[in-house]
Amino acid sequence: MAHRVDHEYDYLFKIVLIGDSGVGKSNILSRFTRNEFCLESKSTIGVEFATRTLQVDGKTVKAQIWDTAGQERYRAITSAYYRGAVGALLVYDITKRQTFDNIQRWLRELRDHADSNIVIMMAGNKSDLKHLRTVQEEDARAFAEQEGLSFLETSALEAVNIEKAFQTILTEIYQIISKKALAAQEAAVSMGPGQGRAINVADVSANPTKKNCCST
Ligand SMILES: Nc1nc2c(ncn2[C@@H]2O[C@H](COP(=O)(O)OP(=O)(O)OP(=O)(O)O)[C@@H](O)[C@H]2O)c(=O)[nH]1
Ligand SMILES: [Mg+2]
Repeated sequence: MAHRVDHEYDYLFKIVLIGDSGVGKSNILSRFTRNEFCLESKSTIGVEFATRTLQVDGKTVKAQIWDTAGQERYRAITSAYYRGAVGALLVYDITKRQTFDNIQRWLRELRDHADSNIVIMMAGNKSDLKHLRTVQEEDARAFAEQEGLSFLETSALEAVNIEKAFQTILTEIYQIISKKALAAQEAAVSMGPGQGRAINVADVSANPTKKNCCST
């Protein structure tokens, strides 16, 4: 029923998972949305997505998380993947240096295809494999700071920081849009009655009285 659906959530945020093949994107998604992990998961082909609804700053937020192949040859058309995304989880594998070195490439792809205001978190996954570590946590943190990204080490296997990674991204997105909505309201009030005009609160269309759909 349309009415019921209307009250299911306050906001819908599209988040994309990116990073090299094998870093654990699909398992991060399955851990977060179904609390499942698979040791022998196959490489993703094309695009998949899953959703989970949760509370963010007292609002009901539906996170729609998109997952695609890290391997170039299996990837779906890039611009469609990024369209409408308000958050990105950029994943590397702490045991594979190359996947960390490639983060620059993924950032470039985000810059080329995603909205410039997209909220980005970098995740060093497989933190359970400490004995095989090739990327030091401090190095990754310094890089993240320099690039203006949030950062966490995660383990989809042990369910460490998966919840926190998404909560952090969603909270950051929510705070940005509520600030924009507030600024728009203040601008409308300061103009006084009869002088109203449409104010574009940009990409994430925050209107506290309406449902907000950030995906297309
Ligand atoms: N030890 C450990 N293994 C993990 C973790 N996350 C994923 N893996 C394993 O890493 C392998 C690749 O995981 P996927 O989730 O399929 O990787 P992906 O990034 O989706 O790969 P593509 O779909 O090819 O881009 C699988 O064997 C997983 O079981 C983790 O946190 N710890
Ligand atoms: Mg995958």
